[in-house]
Amino acid sequence: MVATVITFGTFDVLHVGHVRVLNRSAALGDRLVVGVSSDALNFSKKGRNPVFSQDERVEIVSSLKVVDTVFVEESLEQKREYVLEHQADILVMGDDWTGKFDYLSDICKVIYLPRTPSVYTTAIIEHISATGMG
Ligand code: C2G
Repeated sequence: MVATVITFGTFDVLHVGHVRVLNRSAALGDRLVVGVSSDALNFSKKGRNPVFSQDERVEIVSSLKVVDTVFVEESLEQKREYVLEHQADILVMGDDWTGKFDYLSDICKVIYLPRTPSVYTTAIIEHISATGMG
């Protein structure tokens, strides 16, 4: 039986923390499905637009060799539908979301992976602005 893993994220300004969580998610199964947050969902969560548009973020994440399928995540509340639609056996999230998706454990295994410390998209953007590289 093929084990399908699903994970979600904005994946804006792709960095090593993103790559590690995707690699580690892929290693838990045979097929990795990634829900990339829409621009609208990102704005509603963070109050700003991502640096890269959802189409660009989908293209970037799709190009990674450990990623098999990418779709746009329109709403945090649709997780159950997404898990069922993609027939995911395992849902993986970073541990900043610990406990938040345990309610889905009736349909899939829910795993939280530790985040890579000290790497944040916001900090990268601030660093680029501060050093005048932007
Ligand atoms: N991540 C990580 N280490 C970091 C930064 C991020 O492991 N230093 C992980 C996050 O825990 C998450 C994934 O990388 O699992 C994507 O991170 P974000 O793009 O920040 O995703 P987020 O905005 O939290 O969106 O439905 C849930 C949302 O779509 C998650």
